[in-house]
Amino acid sequence: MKKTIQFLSLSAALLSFVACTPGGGSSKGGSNGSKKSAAEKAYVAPGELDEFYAFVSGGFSGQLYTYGLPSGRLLKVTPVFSQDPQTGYGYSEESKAMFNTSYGFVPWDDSHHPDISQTNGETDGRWVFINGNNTPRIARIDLTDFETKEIIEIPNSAGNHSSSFVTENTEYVVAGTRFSVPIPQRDMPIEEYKGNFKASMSFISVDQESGEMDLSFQIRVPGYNYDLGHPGRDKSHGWFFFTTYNTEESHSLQEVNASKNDKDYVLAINWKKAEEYIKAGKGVKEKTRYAHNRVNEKTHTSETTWKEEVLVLEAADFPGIAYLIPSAKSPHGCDVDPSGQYIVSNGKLSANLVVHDFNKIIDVIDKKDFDGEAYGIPVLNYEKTLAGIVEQPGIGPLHTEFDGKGYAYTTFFISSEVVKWKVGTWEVVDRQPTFYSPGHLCIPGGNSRKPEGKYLLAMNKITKDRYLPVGPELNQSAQIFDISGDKMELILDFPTIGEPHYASAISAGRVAPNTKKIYRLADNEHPYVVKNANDARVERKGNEVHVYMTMIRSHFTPDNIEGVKVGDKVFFHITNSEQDYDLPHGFSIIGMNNSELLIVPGRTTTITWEPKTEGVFPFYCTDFCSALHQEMSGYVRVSQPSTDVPLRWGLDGEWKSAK
Ligand code: RUQ
Ligand code: CUA
Repeated sequence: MKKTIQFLSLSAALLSFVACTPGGGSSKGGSNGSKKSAAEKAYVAPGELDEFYAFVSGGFSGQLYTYGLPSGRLLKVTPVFSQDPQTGYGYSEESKAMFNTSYGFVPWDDSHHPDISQTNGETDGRWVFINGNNTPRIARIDLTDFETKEIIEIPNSAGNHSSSFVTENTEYVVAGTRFSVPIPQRDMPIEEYKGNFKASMSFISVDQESGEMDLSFQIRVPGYNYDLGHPGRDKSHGWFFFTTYNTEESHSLQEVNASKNDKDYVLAINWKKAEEYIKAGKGVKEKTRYAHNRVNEKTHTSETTWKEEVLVLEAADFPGIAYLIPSAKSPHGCDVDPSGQYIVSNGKLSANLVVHDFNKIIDVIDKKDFDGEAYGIPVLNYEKTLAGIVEQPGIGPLHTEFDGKGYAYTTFFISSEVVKWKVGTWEVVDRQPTFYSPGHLCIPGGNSRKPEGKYLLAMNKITKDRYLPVGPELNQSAQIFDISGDKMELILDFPTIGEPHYASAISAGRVAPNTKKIYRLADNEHPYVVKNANDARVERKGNEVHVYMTMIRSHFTPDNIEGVKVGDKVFFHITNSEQDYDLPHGFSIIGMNNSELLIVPGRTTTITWEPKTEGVFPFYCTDFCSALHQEMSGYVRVSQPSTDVPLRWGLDGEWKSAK
């Protein structure tokens, strides 16, 4: 107990130390020969476009935010794991199935690591994958329209943290569990954790045409905690590396009990070898249950498929698929350099950064020169796999990325800085303070074969004095460094939404040309679509009233509806008939218990409304769409069930009614 308190007060002391360092925001002239000031480097003039897209996770907001680099402009909020009243995501009938899980309807998650799809080890701008940490899930966002198209639940996992990282041809999205649990879940004493709880590493295959995910197999490994992971690339392609902590397998007061071992492990998985076993018919199909939610592109409607089994390979039973490499104490990030040779394990409780050499790992494996085993998995020798050590670079290393020019950049949470060091010589060449306590950092393509190492985005957990005070809860903060010169230069500081947990970034040219401007109305196969306003209508089915409505500048068809009764459930199925870029319309009616809808051109979306009292209730367009936006409105008349007001609808005095 005493030790913990010492460690905590040390951290607190260091934190308050960095937090008191004045200014620092105006670091002077990078030595890259450029005469531009920091402000000019981050300045993107009005009407000009950013060089990079940065996909920043929202952490506990559950969403994905797209920012432009270097301007720091927020370009888009893509709702992923959380309901979004701005668009109706998670409230509309079409999108509700996205939140189905074996735990029921879960409209929130903790999104941590967005990763961009890759081809030949380079980011390709097709999809972004992101993990839901709390109720284990992986989502796929399509970068043609920046919408979430798919969410797959991960069974036998708990705290889906070492996720969602893609292999170099997007063969798999890989998801590691943070917590170990009884598998299958069952009622047992917590104290019997050690030796009984297990962990699963999930390999989710990706269809190269559609992007659709499928849980291909799981590898069952010892009951440690698995923190982060990254794929091998180039020479180490076919491997995947995860950091472990709590190799002590403690179940309580982990800050002490999971920090006892001087070394934890890097778990190296040879997934190509696992594929060979599977091809040979090995592995066990285990019963389980999980949801796979997909958007049907023709109807823009999500559907859930329930899956009942998963193929499992017990790592200890299949030689050659898993190895444990002793590494820096309680490592957090696990990062692989662009050549695939070096694996950096960021030991957050270690004084040094430890780098392992893939060639040496293979050499030791080939010679079967093992230092014993743990739960049947060979343990390699620390010294024999060591590439080098970055000596005392800072305190509390968390994550490392690469610039493609031979340098690595590591964040230090406690000493609150980014440190640049040279891959191969392991010498520190530069350090810059961040404000304050960075977690992840992102260099566009910084976890690929070909980083685009011009900017570095540091994502900070503590903001304190960086912005005008707004009460006890402060937005977290991101900072952009220009890393094109020898020295890093801080050029911009901007607040973020939720926790800017991690980001992945890509040059704009790999995404922008492929983005959609509209959905073609002709291709809309939604069952409630109205392609011609003359077909707009209202139908009653028992106490359900279905409104088939269209919207175009600047009216709804119909805009008058009568004959709705208290106790009815009204479904507004609304089609945006526009076929012009950037012309959404909104819809909302008084007393809605869900959200508005924001409907983009060519789409049909449904929202329900259950009127509680009689009266005449206005609805209106919520998106300022035209000069006559304020005129874009209508009325629904609601009567008591005992009345005989007929169901009819109209526009401009022309009424229609059901035959
Ligand atoms: S982990 S701040 Cu959730 Cu990405 Cu290191
Ligand atoms: Cu349509 Cu405002």
